[in-house]
Amino acid sequence: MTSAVEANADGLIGPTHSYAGLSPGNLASSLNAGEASNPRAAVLQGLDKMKRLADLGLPQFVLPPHERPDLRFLRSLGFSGSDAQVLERAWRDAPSFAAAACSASSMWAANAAMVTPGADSADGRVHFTPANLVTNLHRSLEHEQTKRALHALFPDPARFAVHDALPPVAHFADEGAANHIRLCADHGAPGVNLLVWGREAWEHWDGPYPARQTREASEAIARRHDARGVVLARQSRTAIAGGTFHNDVVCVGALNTLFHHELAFEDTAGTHAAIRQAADGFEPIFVEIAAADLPLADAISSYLFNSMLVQLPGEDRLTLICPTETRDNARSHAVAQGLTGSNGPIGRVEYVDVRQSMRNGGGPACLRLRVVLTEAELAATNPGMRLTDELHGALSVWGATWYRDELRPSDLADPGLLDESRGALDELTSILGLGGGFYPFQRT
Ligand code: SUG
Repeated sequence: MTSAVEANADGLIGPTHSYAGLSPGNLASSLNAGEASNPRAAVLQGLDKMKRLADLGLPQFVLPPHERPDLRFLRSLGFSGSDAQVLERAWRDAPSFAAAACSASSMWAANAAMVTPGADSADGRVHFTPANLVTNLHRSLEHEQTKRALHALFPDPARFAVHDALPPVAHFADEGAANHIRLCADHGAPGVNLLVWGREAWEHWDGPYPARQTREASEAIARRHDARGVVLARQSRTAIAGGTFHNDVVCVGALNTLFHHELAFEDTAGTHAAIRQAADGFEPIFVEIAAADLPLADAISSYLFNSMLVQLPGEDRLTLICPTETRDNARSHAVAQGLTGSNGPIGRVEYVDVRQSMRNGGGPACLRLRVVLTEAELAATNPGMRLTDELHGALSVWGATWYRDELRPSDLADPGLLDESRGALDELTSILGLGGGFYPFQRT
């Protein structure tokens, strides 16, 4: 077995971070629709969270935000003229499409892609499939630029395979790593890849909220990555109806531990049994929280499970990195305290402030894409995108310089925001050493 580490790549929050209520079934997004956001606070919170993880000893990378407003999308709908005219016409005639074109949703990097580490892929390379995110219009605009960013971060085709997104149709609705958990004895050892899906491609779906991942999408990705140790499990309908738009809202896992809410899976006993059977060289530990101790609604509003479960260097037990909202919810806080007070696998809980993202339904786990890398693979990543103290400092100054401290959904129509965003992204490409042409506006 080769030794490996789990790195995190976080989505840097973009200058158009806003509360436009674009995601039905994501209760926080609906609840905060129309509120003013603070993009400057948001980007700084995200950067501080990244630095916290880097300081704890885990390799940390930055995925650049996407160009927004997405003028190419609006032009493809027939809006024409100068950029300012396109925006003005789109906001006048099709405000919902215009709002989708402005979303900073690429920040939630857990949805960027599904990742299979080399220890689990037949050809030994790390495989990435950018998620097509077809369930929500604003998110369906992400995968092409995500692929570009993954290529920039993982440039060596001998070690990394960056695929295209699955065909962008409802049958293959895919939300990336938010519905994937890898369990293993050690990061470098073969793992169990738990793929959680919400509906089948041909199933008539009549739930109150969309099921964003199809079984067929998960199967297709496992096939193209030639992934081993795959276990498929159905997300519970109750969880989706309660606002669990991704499995990572009620479940997280690391190494031999799966930490989840009682209502996460349609068939909990069957899911546990399948994981046990697939586990090679380790005994999985299931830490299941009963709905009687933590009602689903509290789990969703406090995001206890949308935490990062990490093994810190030199520590035996796992650390759970929760949003401060978990501490603010009496029941969730009690569960978190109970974990560390027991002899179980989770020995420590830490809290991070990502409130700006949380108001759109994105906790600490949503903001990061986990990538297991061997030492040689880590050395083959793009060093310009790795978060060092210096890069954290430079990006903090950059964000404080370019980003607004208040943005209402109505401000998204301001053509000045387009210029600011492009100015910010242009400078960002120099800071990260990405060169011209990384963004569409740099190629025209
Ligand atoms: O897809 N919110 C995102 C949150 C994604 C969270 N990711 C994970 N759980 N892994 C979503 O629902 C809201 C945008 C708005 O309403 O403006 C949004 O897209």
